[in-house]
Amino acid sequence: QERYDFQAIEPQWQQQWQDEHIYRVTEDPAKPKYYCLEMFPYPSGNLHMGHVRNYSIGDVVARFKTMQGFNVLHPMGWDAFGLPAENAAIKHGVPPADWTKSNIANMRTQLKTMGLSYDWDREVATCTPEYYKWTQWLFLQFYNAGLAYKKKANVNWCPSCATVLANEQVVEGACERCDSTVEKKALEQWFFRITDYAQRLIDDLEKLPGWPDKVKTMQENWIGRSEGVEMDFPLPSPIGGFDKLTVYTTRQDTIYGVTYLVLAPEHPLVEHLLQNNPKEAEIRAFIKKVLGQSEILRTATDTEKEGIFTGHYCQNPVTGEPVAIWLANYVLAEYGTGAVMGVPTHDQRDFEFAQKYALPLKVVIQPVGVPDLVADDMDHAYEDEGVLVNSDRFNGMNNNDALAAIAAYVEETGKGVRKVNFRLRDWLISRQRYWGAPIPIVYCDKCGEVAVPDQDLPVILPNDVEFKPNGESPLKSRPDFVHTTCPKCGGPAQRETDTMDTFVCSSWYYLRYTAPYSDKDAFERSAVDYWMNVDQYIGGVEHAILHLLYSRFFTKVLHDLNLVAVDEPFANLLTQGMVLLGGSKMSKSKGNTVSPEEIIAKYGADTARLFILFAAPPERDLEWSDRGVEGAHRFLNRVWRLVQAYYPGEEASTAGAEASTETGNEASDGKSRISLQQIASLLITNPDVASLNSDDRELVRMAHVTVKRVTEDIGQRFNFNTAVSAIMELVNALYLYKDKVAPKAQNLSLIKDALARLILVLAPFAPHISEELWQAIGGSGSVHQQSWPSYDPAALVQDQVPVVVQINGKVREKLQLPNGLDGEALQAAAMDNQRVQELIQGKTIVKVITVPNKLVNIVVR
Ligand code: ANZ
Ligand code: ZN
Repeated sequence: QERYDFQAIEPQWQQQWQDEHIYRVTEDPAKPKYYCLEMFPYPSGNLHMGHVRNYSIGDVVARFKTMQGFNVLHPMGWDAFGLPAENAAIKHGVPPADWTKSNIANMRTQLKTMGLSYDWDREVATCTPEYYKWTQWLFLQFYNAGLAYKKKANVNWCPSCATVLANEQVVEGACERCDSTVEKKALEQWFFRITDYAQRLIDDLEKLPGWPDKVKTMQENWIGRSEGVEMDFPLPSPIGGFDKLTVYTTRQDTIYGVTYLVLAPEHPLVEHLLQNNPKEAEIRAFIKKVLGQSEILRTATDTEKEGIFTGHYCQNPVTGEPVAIWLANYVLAEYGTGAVMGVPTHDQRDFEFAQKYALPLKVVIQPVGVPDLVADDMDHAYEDEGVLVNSDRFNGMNNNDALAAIAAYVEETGKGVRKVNFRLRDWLISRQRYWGAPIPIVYCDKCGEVAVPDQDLPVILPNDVEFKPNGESPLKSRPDFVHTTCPKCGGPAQRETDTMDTFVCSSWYYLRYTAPYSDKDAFERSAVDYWMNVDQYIGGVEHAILHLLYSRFFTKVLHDLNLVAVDEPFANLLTQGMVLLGGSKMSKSKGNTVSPEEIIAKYGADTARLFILFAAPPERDLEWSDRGVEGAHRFLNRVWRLVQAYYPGEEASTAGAEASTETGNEASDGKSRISLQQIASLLITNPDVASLNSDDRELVRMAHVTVKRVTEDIGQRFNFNTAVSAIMELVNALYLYKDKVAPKAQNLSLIKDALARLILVLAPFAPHISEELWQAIGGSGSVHQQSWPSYDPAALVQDQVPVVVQINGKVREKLQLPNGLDGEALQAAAMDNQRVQELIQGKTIVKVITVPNKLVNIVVR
């Protein structure tokens, strides 16, 4: 074929690879395994460039590792439950299942046009009963282990939409859809006890050297471990059964500086403080207002701090002084004890609050080496180190030392206890939504909460439901779903109608891929132990916290339940950068997208992949460039023409068809399979470089250097961009040779070798053209089943090296000299040069300095 006809080549090879199952893998104990995984997509309907980037990166890794001899698991599937399907149903009346299925079909077709090396036999979709049966089963494992429980929780409630909102749907305290003020409503909700694992989730980050530090830091901050003290502030006389207020502080060194105390408006004492309170109405109005604010808003540093005095006092436990009890928006009910001691001099938030409400200031830490703080002159809090003052027996102590000393003192005197706290909350998994995995619990009048027995799983999601925005699960609209019999007593019972957060489904899909057909287990023990953990996980940094944290939690629980051997799911993590257009992230809402379908139609998948991999290192953001795409396309054409020049008229595609069946390794299913080919005669194993002329030697060197660079760039650093430029340099070198050396003098076996190496290292990046050209040069089997080429260190040695000649430190001449000359030979070569001779004529040589392979400096007088 004369022309690089990607439109013919690409679909043809995709079909052939599929027909021959070249990407199918089984657990093969004889081979080292490698599990390469990209985050599975939500089936929104269309592939976007972010997907293309994510999967192109994964595909290079998977193909490279396969060629290196690993048994590579590289699966793909669908994160298929979730709200958009339900919204589409409400808007257009399409059943969520139909909408999702047709989106999956569309995206699968699009993915297949990219020529990715997925084992499609392992495809999973979380919305199928075969999958969510096991999501439900796993829920029950958690439930039986005491890790799933139900409790009343405050959720965001929009009174006008009459629905529960996720935190992300609350914008500045208002409903994202209708802008009405969001309220808090106490509803019974299901939780996973992830807080039990908080410490291990922090500690085990150490086991993940292959994760980006920034992701580990984000997880650590999210879990938010802190060490402090729970300190009791006595109430002068008991109120509603309370005789003290307990605060949580990490700054017990400031206990002598407390000038007020703040309760979260939800604190259980508040109701009692309102009894016979002249300000009751005013305080209730304040509470109502705060309850309408989201947690995010309440804790944001730039949110106005608002509070109200309750009229009550408690006592400072160490000084006995009276301390006014306030309520404020910035104290959260669900952290620590829901009560905070206010130290305005040493905490900026408290300082702002105290300024606003004219509360007293008391300095208890003085900085060293600068003038003393004077409370009345302070314009912000002093939060740094210093020496304690106004602190009784602790005066003069460094405040960091005082942390330990005061903690010990309050413990000894029974005024408090040391306490470790975590920001992490238990994971709220119930959704009053239809398109999710039903929670497998029934409620019996007699037996109460009863788990659905394993043999009754899955609890099938019924098809026809009514969508009414009343905040209740649409499943409630199906009486035949709701009413059931109790598995324990056979009496009447009702099903739980909440479904699970889709993050539950995506917390274990990587385990399912190891044995996706199994209808006896969520995953087969032998398969999961063979494949896990994931050697390389690749996805967007937007999942740095939730998905990755939940998956780590799941793996740890399953490890503890002795269901999997590993206790971390992902050994290495690569978070790819965004795809930008005009400097901002490509997105539908901004209208700055480029459609992968159009690009692939116009230039082919190989061009799209090559451009994306070449344009930036994977972690960095990538700026889309039409010229860059064209450049990648031109490069592939150049490769094509080069091979055609030496292999004219080969009928590549038909050759491929023969090549594919010749090795008849019969698989158990009777279909022929290609076994990994040894690199055939195309490659010269030990090039005898010494016997070659310099052009030939340089050609061999470039071929071997390229293999070395690509191997290291992919294998050690994921620098796909520099790997591609190495390949480009090899192509340039081949053209140079072709144009420079007379046709008769060209060494064809060396050219063949170089072309074969070129095609082999290009294969992970541009799989279709590489396959086509591999067939054209007479390679046997699929290029994707070849061994990765090695390089010969002896061939890397540069024949000639550039050496600079200086006279008195000034560059006067550049010489091409044989590699590795010693000082004496270098000096001789320099002196031999005519221009050098002219320049030093009549002068005295004082000394000559030489640096091998680099420089000769002649000092003259
Ligand atoms: C007194 C104090 C003085 C504080 C000072 C800080 C600086 P981390 O590290 O995140 O655990 N706090 C405690 N419970 C709170 C709640 N429910 N809502 C809002 N804030 C709360 O933070 C612990 C610190 O956060 C605690 O230490 C407490 O304020 C505040 F100069 O106590 B500190
Ligand atoms: Zn019962």
